[in-house]
Amino acid sequence: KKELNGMYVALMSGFDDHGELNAERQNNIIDYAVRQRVRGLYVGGSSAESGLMSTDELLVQQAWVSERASGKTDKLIAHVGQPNLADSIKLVRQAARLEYDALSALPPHSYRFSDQEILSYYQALAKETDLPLIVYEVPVRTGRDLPMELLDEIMKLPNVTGIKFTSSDLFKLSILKRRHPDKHFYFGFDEIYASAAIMGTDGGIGTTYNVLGNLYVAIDDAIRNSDLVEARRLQVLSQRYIELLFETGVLPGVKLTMQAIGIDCGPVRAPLKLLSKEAAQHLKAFVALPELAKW
Ligand code: NAY
Repeated sequence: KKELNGMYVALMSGFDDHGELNAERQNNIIDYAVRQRVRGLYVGGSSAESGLMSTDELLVQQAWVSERASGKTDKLIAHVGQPNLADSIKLVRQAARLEYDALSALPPHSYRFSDQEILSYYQALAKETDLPLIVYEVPVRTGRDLPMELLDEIMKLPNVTGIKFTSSDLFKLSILKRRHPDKHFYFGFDEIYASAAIMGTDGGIGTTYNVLGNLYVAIDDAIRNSDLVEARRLQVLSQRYIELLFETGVLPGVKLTMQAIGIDCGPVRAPLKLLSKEAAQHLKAFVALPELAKW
């Protein structure tokens, strides 16, 4: 089994000034991400604004990223969770053809699906491919927790190799880990990565890694080396950033940060929008702080 541990940038999307997917801007985002000391890229997830993109656009983006980043980063994970199963399968098949290293999928959430429907969805994806598949717990996005019994069933599917856990319920994370010791656990709330890492994560996947990938790698290293003082210091720096992002909106704020450090990434796609011009000024001032220069 390929080693998939580590920290992954949840790659953002590059749009032109009218909101169309744009290859040059996508490449700018990729090029910056692969220069971080991360394990790889997580492509087409929430951070990519995938909920606002068509399946055809996601297919195009999947191909662009594989072309640009292969050989420059170690691993590529394709997020394939679309509202309908047929579209998800298109993304799975292309990712396999493009030799992505693993797949991940949000549970279906555009309706109030039953546990059985959610399980069947993952079964259908798992049947499509031999690639490792990462299930996704993210109540802030889907509006519901997946019950432990359902997660147990999904994690038992043969090629489900792990979970991307984006919830602050670290007790649940710990119990899951005990029940499924052979699986990979990726944590998805950047602002409390260190706390999850103490409970034993195999890595993280995050939006703010697009600009601060090296900082999260350093937090992860510090926890692994039992240097809690250093881990806390670095996590607090990340928290100061994310506190400001909550005022601008996370995705608009990260794109603003990229622009501030010279990455031409373009705008967010409507209806996302910058929440406050004033917060944007605070963010720009923060980015210029000496503590951040190293990162
Ligand atoms: C994705 O699919 O791209 C991710 O989930 C990345 C993880 C992010 N979580 C969500 C819900 O988008 O990085 C986090 C998040 O943006 C960050 O912790 C700020 O809350």
